[in-house]
This record gives sequence, C-alpha cells and structure tokens, in this order.
Amino acid sequence: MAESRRSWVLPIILLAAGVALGYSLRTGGSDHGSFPSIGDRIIGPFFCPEDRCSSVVIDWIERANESIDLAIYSFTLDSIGDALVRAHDRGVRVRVIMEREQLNRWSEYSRLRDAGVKVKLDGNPAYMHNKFMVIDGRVVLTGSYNYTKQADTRNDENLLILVGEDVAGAYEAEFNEMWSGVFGG
Ligand SMILES: [Ca+2]
Repeated sequence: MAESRRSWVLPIILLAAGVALGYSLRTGGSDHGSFPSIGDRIIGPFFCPEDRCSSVVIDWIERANESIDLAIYSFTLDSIGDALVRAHDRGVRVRVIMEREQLNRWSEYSRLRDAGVKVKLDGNPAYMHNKFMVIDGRVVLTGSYNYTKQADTRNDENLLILVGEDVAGAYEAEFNEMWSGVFGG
C-alpha cells in the first residue's frame, strides 16, 4: 500500500511545482539589466558561452547591497574575483566556499583572501560540487557554470537566476551549514 501511494504522490508534487513555476516563467536570455520586481521568479536560462555567463554573474555581483554567499567548485576567473573584491570594498559582506581539490596556482583563493574576503575551503573528502551564489538573501544564481575561463569560453554550460526570499533562504541555509563545517549532509 505504502509503495503504491508513493508511486503517484511524487508525480503529482512535480506536476504542481511545474504548474506553479510555469505561471511565473520569464522568457528571454538577456534581461539582466534591471533589478527584478517581487513578482519575478526566474531569469534566464542563460546558455554559455553564447550568453556571456561571466557578464551576467558580474552584473549581479555589482547589484549586491548587503551580502554575497558563494559556493563554487572551481574558481579561476579573475574578472569575477575582481568583482567580488570590489563588492567587499564597498561594504558588502562576501563569503566564499571553494572545493579544496581545485586549489591551484590559477585559483582565486589567495586573491580573495589577501583582499580581506572571507574564504573557506570545503571539508568534504568528496567534492563540494555546488555552483551557487546568494545575493542579499533574495537572489540565487546557479547552474553548471563554474567561474573558469574554460566554462566561460569553451564548455556548454547553463546559468539560471532564481528570485525570491524562500528559495534564496533554502540556499542560504545550505551555505550556512557548510560554512559551519558540515559537508555531505
Ligand atoms: Ca572536497
């Protein structure tokens, strides 16, 4: 009985979620020029390299007023590192978690740390494979896109922007859990 119930509950939940998202789905891949209204839920998707993912990310970093929390697997792109340092310098609280095994001489780790940005390496013996950024507790950037030259100019990648305090809160909670040292849970 329990098995058969489970078999139809999940499809119904997925259908309901899809309908809810469908009502608020925005079209167009280049509408990141202005801060969205409360009614907006999704901006994008952006497919890169053709939609210039690094420009989208930098545009949103430059809009941050209060906080930026970034969990990123691989981060070697200087232009995004510079944007985070500029945000830090203008008083935005910036925190970054990066995958320890991706630390190399091209990594932005030292650049950020030397500029005073709070940076931590993950404590997961497996990969901290997330690529998400939470801005002001209200906007989430996520997708396959790592902040690397390879991802920016050669790979096939996607990036999606989610707007809303509920969804941002869920990402923020996961970030805070990792920031406190809990990985893989
Ligand atoms: Ca790891």
